[in-house]
Formats: sequence, structure tokens, C-alpha cells
Amino acid sequence: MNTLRDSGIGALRSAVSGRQKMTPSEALVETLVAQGVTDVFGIVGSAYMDALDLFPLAGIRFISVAHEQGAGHMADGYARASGRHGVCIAQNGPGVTNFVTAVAAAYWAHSPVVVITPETGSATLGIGGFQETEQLPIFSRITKYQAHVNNRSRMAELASRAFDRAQLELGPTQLNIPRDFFYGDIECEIPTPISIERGAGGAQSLDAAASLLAQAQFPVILAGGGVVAADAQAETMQLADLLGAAVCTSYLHNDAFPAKHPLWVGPLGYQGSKAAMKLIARADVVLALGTRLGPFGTLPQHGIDYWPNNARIIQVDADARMLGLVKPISVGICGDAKAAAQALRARLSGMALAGAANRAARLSVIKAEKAAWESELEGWTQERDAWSLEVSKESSHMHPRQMLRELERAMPDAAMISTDIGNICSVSNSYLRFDTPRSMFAAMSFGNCGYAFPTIVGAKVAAPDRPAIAYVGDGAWGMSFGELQTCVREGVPVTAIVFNNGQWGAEKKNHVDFYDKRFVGVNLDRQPSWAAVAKAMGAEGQRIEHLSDVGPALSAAAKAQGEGKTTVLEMMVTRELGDPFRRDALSAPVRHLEKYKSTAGR
Ligand SMILES: Cc1ncc(C[n+]2csc(CCOP(=O)(O)OP(=O)(O)O)c2C)c(N)n1
Ligand SMILES: [Mg+2]
Repeated sequence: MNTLRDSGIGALRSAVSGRQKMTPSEALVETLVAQGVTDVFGIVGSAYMDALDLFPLAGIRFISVAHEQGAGHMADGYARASGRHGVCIAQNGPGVTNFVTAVAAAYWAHSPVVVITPETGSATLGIGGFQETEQLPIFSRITKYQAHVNNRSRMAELASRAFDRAQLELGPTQLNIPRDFFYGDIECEIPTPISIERGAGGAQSLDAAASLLAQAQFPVILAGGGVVAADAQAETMQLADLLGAAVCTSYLHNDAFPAKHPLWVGPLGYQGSKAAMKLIARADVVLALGTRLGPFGTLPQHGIDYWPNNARIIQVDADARMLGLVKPISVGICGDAKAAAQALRARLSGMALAGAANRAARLSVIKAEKAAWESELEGWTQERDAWSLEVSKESSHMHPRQMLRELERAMPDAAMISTDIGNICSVSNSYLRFDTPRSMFAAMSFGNCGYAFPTIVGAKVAAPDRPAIAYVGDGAWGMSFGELQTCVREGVPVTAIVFNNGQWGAEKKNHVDFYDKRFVGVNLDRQPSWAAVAKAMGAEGQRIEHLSDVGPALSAAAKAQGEGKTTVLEMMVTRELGDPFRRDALSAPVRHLEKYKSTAGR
């Protein structure tokens, strides 16, 4: 499960074997070594200094960040890019509480992040000493497993379990350590990591699914994050080829299926592909492979209520609790996406496929829908609602959609892209296509502003040879640009594309649509020049005003990563806004009190 990136430190990298005397700090660090950990993100703190002292000799790099939230996101990006554990550590109390948002985000991104949380000393716990708070309840709903070191002799056992469970359950786990438990003499053995092979699922459910797929006239595959996590792209392609099935990707998992494949039809969900929506709407059988069918990812979009309520739905998920949770299903398979795809193909290879008769017709429908969406997108150079037309009329700035298209065209091969949660980042969903898995790191369903930048920094540490690019709105940039210090100080070169529209645009859209443009707190006036800020922080910075400069600037910035340089490209864009996030969740304001009546209705 854990393959070491840097075999050059091999001699240092094997954990001590056999039962022997050591300190708990040594036991922890040796457990990290045994688990293949080479990088840990955090901010230094006295609580765990005794263990930190051992990192260099253990071959573990400590990446010192600007804010613990950044460390958590970096661990998440690291895990998503590599499939290996992402690890973060902080000072007890405030350092640890700074992790919370990042851990919640990693939870919903299904990232195997291990959060090491030193705690106030066991001898003073509960009497309100320095930097004390109960650290287990805080993370109890955003971790898959919490280990509390209740006895120093159990350090290696519990640390090891936290690592194993993060991979087993694909999500963050917490290792909580009273700070005095780093010290003392113990005798223990460092456990070998447990690697669990996930199976294809039950034979009966696979048979039932194969039989539904064999009868399908219009099968469609919906490839989700599980395809990425299980490295199941090749198997998904083989199954799609066999069935002649269109393949949609689930919301914000655009890297689950290669965009160059003829059966790729694009992402579902917010700002997704109309081709994908129209094709899945026609399906009589859907194979939802490696997806929990998250509610936000199947909402109507572009005015299309595309979910095929009458189709037979086969859902494959490694977590049994996800089966049938959000959408009714006909067959639920608790299995690994890769193994399940293989098992289904093996079954279907020997069966007569009803969909074979109309395969050619189906393929031509797929081709036509893709072409129609491509040409619509090509002509969709700006938003056309009244507000957007008004604010962009006099503006010399770029239309966001055109700018996003230029970025897409100039995107370097094998790029990793993280996206934040603003309006322009969301619109970018239509323009983000990938041929390689582990390439798209969106803020997923936790949807926190400030996710994208630190996450791409972590991804770059995991995959230093791949171009690493973050898409970030200017509001979210204000939250996260501090991590430029980490890029410069630690030599982690990335590119941040900052969309300067001078507003918290995604939320402003709600003011426009539902609150009659009564703007409160959505304008970001008097911002600094983000390009100048970048330069002041030791990175490169460039303000981009013209479409013709977008592509060359991205290419140069990606190339500069090879020279160790981080670049901020500040894109000057109009204040126009794409469709809102939550048309479903807002409604016209109702007011009963006289003094607020003027705000009623709209
Ligand atoms: C941490 C956090 N705070 C607030 C929000 C609510 N929110 C969602 S999108 C958004 C606006 C984002 O603005 P910006 O980053 O400038 O991108 P734009 O929408 O302008 O493209 C806000 C405030 C959030 N999702 N996360
Ligand atoms: Mg903005």
C-alpha cells in the first residue's frame, strides 16, 4: 500500500524490528518510518519537540507552514495526489484547533490523512492549564477513527492503527497524545502496516448487476472518486468499451475518466457538461462506480433535471453505508471500484448484450451530444443575465469564461489542478478535463473557501515533477495567500491563478438573484495588488489584463516551477457571475415585521 517515493534514503527508511527498549518519541517516529512517511506538515510546537528532533535522522521532512489549516490541507493534497498518507502535526490547543476546517474538508474528500494532535499533559488534564481543550470531541465527527494514547507503552500500537485505519476507511484519523507521553522508557515492537485487499463485492450482487447491464439498451457509467482512489481507470475504460456506454464523471471528480476517450462525456453536477446530463437522462441502466452519489452532485443544473429516476441504478462503493443512501438503487455492491469493474467485465464477456444491437446508434448520439455541448461552450463567452451584462458592459477586464478557456488551452501535460469554491472556480468545472487520474483536487462537498492553494502545495510535495496549479477566487486568496511563505521558504514551487473580480462573487450572486442587489459584505474593495504582494513575499507575481496574455503567462509560470519558482497570476476579470450554487436552497425573502417589509419578495 505504501510505496516509498525516495528509495535513495532506503538504509534509513526501514523501521527497527523486534521488541526492544525505546522512548515513546522513538516509537512514534519509527512507526511513521514503518508506514512509509517521508513528509509531515505542521508548525513547530514544544508539545512534540522530542519526536520532531528525530525526524531528520529518520528521513522525514518536516514542512513548516504558515497556518495549521494550511498544513491540514497540504496533508490532504499530498494524500490525494499520491494515494499515500498525508500527515500533519501541531501544538496542543490552538495549533490543533486550527486543523479543524482542513480535517473536515479531508473527511469529505475521502483523504487518508493522519492528524497527530499532542494534548495537554495527562497530569494536569481537566484543570484548565495552558493550551488545553478537549481534543477528541472536536474531531469526533470528522474523522474515521480516533486513537488516544492512554498509556505511553501503547504509542506504536495506536499510532500504527491510526495509519492503517486512514487507508482502510479512506478518511482522516486522529492520533491524540498527552504531551508527557512522548517521554519515558518503554519496550515495544513497531507493527508492520496492515494492507487490506478490497474485493469486488458479493457474487450475487455482481451477478444481478451483470444481468441488468446485459439487458440495458442505453447503459451509462458514472465514474466517481472511488475510481481514482482504486486506480481503476483502465478497468473502467475496458468496461465502457465492452458496453459501448457513455461515461460521465461525478461532481468534481473530472479526473476519474480520460477526457480524450471517445466515451467520455464530462462531469455531472454544478457547472457540469450538458452532454453528460442529457445522456444520463436517457439511461435505462446506470452503473455508478465508486461514488456515493452525493446529493449536491446530482442536483438539476442548466435547468436540466437529469437524474434518471426510472432507470435501474447499480451502485458500487467500498463503504457499505453509502449504498442507497442518497438515491434509490436496484443493486448495491460493496466493493472496490477496480475489482468490481474487472468482475463485471469478466461476467459480461460471456453474455449476450442487448445494447450491442443499437451500439452504433448510441455511439452516434454520444458523439452528437458532445459536439453540441462543445459548440455551445465555445460560443458561451460571457454570462448573459441582466446583472452580468450590466457590470461587464463598461469593463475592460476579461470575461471569466474566456479566460478559463485560455487557461484550458495552455494547460501543461499531466497538470494537477486544485479548485476553490467561488463562482469562477465553479464555472471552471466545464473547462477542466484530464487524461490522468489524481489530477483534480477540488474543495469537494465541505466547500471551504481557502482550500485550493494549500492543497496544491501538498500535492506538489507528493508529486514534485508534475505542474501544480491552483484556481482561487480573490476572496479565498485573502484567506490562504499566507502559504506563499511556505512555497518560498520550503522550496515548493506552484502556480496560483487568482481571479480578481473584486468580490465574494458566489455569495453576491445570491444577493443579485434573491435580495434585489442589496449588497452586504460582498464587495472586496481596496484590495492590494495580489501580484505585488506575491513579489513582496519572494514569489513571482504578474497582473494579467488581456486574454492574449493568459496562455503564455500560464506556460511560463508552469515552466518556472522547474526552476523552483512560485508564481501568482492575478487575472483581472469582470464582475459578471455564473449560475448560483444553491438555487435549490434559497427562496424569496418573507418578512412579517413592518420595519423589514421593504425587503420582502425579492
Ligand atoms: C470558509 C468559508 N467561508 C465562507 C464561505 C461562503 N462562500 C462560498 S463561496 C464564497 C465567495 C467566494 O469568493 P471568491 O473566492 O472571491 O470567488 P468568486 O466567487 O468571486 O469567484 C463565500 C464567501 C465558504 N464557502 N467557506
Ligand atoms: Mg472574487
